[in-house]
Amino acid sequence: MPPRIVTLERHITEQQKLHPAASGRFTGLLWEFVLAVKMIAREVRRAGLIDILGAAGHQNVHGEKVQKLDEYAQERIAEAMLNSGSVCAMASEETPDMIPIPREAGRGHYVFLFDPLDGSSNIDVNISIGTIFSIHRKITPGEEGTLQDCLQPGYKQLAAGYVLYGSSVMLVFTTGKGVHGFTLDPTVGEFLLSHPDLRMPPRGRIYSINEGNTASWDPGTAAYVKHLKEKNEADGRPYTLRYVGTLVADFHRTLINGGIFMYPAAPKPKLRLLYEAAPMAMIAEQARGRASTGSGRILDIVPTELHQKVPLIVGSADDVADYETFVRKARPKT
Ligand code: AHM
Ligand code: MG
Repeated sequence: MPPRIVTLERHITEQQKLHPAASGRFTGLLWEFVLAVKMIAREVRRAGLIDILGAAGHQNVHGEKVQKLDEYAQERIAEAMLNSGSVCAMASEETPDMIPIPREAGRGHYVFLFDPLDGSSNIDVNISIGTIFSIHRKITPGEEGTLQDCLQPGYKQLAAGYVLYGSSVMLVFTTGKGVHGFTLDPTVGEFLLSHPDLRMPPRGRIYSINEGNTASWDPGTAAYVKHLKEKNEADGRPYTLRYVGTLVADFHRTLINGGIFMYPAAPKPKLRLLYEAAPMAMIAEQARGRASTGSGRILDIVPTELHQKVPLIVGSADDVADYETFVRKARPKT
């Protein structure tokens, strides 16, 4: 028998049966998000044509206003969430404060946090970019979402996922029952289940870090990377280095092939807890991997501000545990 084709729609309907408490509103929110993603994917594919179709802020040959891709992604996703009528609070990496939800839009009990276009410096050079999202349930009373609703630790996430605009467009997400990956079939415009129940290998042989920062790493990170270059726990050979500079792409490779991605504390943390580290940490743990600051679980961090940055060490469980051991050993004895 040929393999059964499972659309995202069918998968979600089947998953809903596993969560008897799940409401159709969550599914509705996901549909709106997926529509926004398809529109962003279309624009990503045309990004290289921007010079001949019209520069950002100007009109293209069709007389349409051309927007920068990250602004376009931000607007499409925010609009989609408003259309869902299921969101009480929204915040994005692109805006300093929470995104207002007008009363007329209707308010539900979901909190939506997102990075609309991750790896945006890679757009101009035609390298993979992504979108990341995280969903929490409202915890404060009243209809309006508050900052407190956004500042919840990662272990309370209801769902998390990302979209990779790569050689194909993929949506990978979890609602706390494993991690599933869908690939967009451009001929029918549907996401089809291509990677059911993704599991990170317990150990990999690829490491991913910005080596340009070597001179300012903390001693634990420096010792660990030196170790990886000397011998590999798996087969005695050195680990291979791969670094795209788009978290979504580096994470996706780590999820599929195993290994470790590091954006350590020194010289300074860069990745945002709410829009990048916490959602990736939920996906990693759901896929049996591990996500750490180097000394503690990412999902346990209680955020104190919307744009808080944290170190992120994520990947195969054994590799991340090794990193933590190196950091612990390098710490000065008190
Ligand atoms: P962005 O969301 O503004 O694009 O920045 C985050 C990106 C991540 O995707 C990536 O892992 C990291 O920045 C790369 O940073 P660096 O260039 O310092 O290595
Ligand atoms: Mg980002």
